[in-house]
Amino acid sequence: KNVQGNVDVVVDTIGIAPDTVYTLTSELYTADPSAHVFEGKLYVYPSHDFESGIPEDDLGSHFNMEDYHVFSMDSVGGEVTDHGLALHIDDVPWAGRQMWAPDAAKKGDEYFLYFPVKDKEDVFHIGVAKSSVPEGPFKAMEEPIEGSFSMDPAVFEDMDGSYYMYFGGIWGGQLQQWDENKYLGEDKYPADNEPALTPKIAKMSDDMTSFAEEPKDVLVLDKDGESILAGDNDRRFFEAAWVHRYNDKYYLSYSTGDTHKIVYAMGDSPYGPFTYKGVVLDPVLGWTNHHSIVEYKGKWWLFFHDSSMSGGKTHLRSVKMTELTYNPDGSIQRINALVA
Ligand code: FUB
Repeated sequence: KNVQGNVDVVVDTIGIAPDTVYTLTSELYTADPSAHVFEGKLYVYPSHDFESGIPEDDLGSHFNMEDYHVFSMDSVGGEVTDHGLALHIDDVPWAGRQMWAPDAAKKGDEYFLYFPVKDKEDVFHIGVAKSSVPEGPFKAMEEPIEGSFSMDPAVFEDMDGSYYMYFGGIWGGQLQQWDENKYLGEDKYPADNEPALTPKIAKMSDDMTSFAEEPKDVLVLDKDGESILAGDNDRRFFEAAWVHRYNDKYYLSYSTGDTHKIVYAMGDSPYGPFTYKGVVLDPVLGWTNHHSIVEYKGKWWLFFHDSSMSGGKTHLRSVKMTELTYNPDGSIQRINALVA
């Protein structure tokens, strides 16, 4: 209640249209951008969309990607370099189909590409491939990361030099087929009035190719400290977890899937718990919404994708970037980048 005793109404405002949105490339379809600053340059690790002819379904079978390209730029708005093929599914011994949203990390002189792909039994796991340069090509390990499952890996380096992988996604991402890190082989969703499924976190081992611990749940709570519920489709985790740090706070952002938003929650530890704060990015053209957030040359940037270049085809997306702004209290200014 406010000082007059009236109940305050929380108005769900629509985001502000950005002044400038940059499209990375019109040469090929790209999606799910994971952006990092390596050696003073901005590197982007996206999915590489293409038309494989597989019909659309709720499990995302039409996202039938087979390889990755890496992009880099020296300045925002400047030339973007496509470094060509970084990894192909044929060079991953355990892979079956569907190379989905990747991420990358640097440790010492080595670069690591983390990628989700279904194995030959059609179960998603997360693979790792190595290179001595950020753009690759990357050489895949023989097996997926032991204990990994589901998809959308995002690797975060904390201030103390520890690395953590966040991962998971429901529906086609198969997170609901795992319980306490064990494979169920069938869907098990919580009821609408139960806590939603959460992203997972695991600390990375020193060599960055395995988990140093069993994956744990990353709790997302409402302002009263209660778990966000499975039926709260506007706020519950769906896929595309990303973590960054700003002013001593950890920000977990993710896609709400069937409500098509990127939202965020804040916490005091990489493990959470995180408290839900609001929307980063309103729905874009196309079903999926997937992003990353990175600081480059003193400004913060939101990378995302939409389907505008393909005239709205959900599985043919294009990576874009725009500036992200914080309010003085650390909250993020909501963006609406919807174009027809
Ligand atoms: O690109 C395939 C899948 O679509 C990603 O893994 C999800 O995050 C969604 O963007």
